[in-house]
Amino acid sequence: MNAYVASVIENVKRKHGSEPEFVQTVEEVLTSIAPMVDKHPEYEKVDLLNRMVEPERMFTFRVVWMDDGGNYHTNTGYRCQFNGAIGPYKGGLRFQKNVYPGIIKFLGFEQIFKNSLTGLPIGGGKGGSDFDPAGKSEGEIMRFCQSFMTALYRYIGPDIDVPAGDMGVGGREIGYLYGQYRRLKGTFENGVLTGKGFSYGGSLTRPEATGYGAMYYLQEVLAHEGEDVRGKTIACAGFGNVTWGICKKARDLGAKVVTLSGPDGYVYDPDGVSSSQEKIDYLVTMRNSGRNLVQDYADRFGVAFHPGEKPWGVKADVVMPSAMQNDVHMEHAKQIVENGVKYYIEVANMPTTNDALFYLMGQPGMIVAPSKAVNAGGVAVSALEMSQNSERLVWSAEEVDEKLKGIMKNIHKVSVEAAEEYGLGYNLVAGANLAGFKKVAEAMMEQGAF
Ligand code: 2IT
Repeated sequence: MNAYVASVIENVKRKHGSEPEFVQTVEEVLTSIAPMVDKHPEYEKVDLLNRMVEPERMFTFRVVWMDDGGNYHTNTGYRCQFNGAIGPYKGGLRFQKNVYPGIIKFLGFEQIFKNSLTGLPIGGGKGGSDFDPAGKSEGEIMRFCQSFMTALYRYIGPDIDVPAGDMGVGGREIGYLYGQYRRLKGTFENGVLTGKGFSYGGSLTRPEATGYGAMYYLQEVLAHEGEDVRGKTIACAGFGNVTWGICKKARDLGAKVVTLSGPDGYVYDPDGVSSSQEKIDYLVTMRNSGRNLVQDYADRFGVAFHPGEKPWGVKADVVMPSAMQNDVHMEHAKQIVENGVKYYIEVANMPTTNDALFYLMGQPGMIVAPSKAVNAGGVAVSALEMSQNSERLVWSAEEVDEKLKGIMKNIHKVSVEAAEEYGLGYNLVAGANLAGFKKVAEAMMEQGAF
């Protein structure tokens, strides 16, 4: 390992010991790009890597809101404007009770390289709050979002920082956030947020984009191996927006999603969640119910529910962890290998612990695709939404979908090429990191000390 890379990882470990998720992503990315640092001694001369792991700006803010009973609550809001070298900061907001700086930083760091990989001019950012949306009323959600935006609005803008959704933040929350931004600014600057409703500047296909993009990326991987997606069984996790998009596209392409998961366990549907519109629509119903229980699906459709378990023991052709970070540990990885799975396609941000990831990558015949490439279709269509907003025009769903397909194809291609350039073979993990890093590094080198 390159000595400079090793020293930066050590710095981050020392400085961020209480933020293990951030340390994890830094270790994963920097290990991948070490061969590029070997070739570019000028990076060390300007201390590029220590700059790269230090957010340009990160702040917290107080978010006070009143519940339906008239009681006051105080949450912490976060925004991390991690790297703006190639475009305005861009990245989602996560509302979840476990949110703390380590989560925001890991997501922000991943976002830098993901956004770069899309080929579009967007920098990396992330934000959110430890607000727990579970069981909150419509009014409580609205008042929380308004209070959140009241604190944040002066620090964002269409050319500054453009938030979007992530876990706990969907179209409804973006609507309330945008309404408050518009009220405070007195201008119709809808390019300040993405994931908006279509009636006020949202892009067609944005809700589906992450899941669709993941399936398009999977198609590229399968094509590389001379295989087809038709007839493949897929083990997914979660039942949120991303999994919903995967199910819709899987249905269109003739593949079958056989598992979903939640905090309560997982369901196995041998006919496929993707087998009927009713089942696919039910994912939205489950999410909107705020119950956050996947057992509801099993009860509704009479399939097996496995309480307290993860779906990684199920035999499938493709495994797509699409729920959350660190969902797949070493024990699960071993199970996946025992099951003879050939395609391990990460979808959620950092769904695999580093030991499990490196173990899977080391298995002969196993193909591992990294989340920052696979899920980049979401933010890519966000960038397309920004383009439409700035030009005051609307693209058809077909136009957006065509562009999304092209972007996913290109992400796969540049990843393959970057890995090959460093003699790493078909290594999609290293390739994505190398390709994503390269553009940001170039921009930072050309912009001087910053
Ligand atoms: O993780 C992600 O890429 C997102 N949550 C979407 C970010 C965006 O700006 O659309």
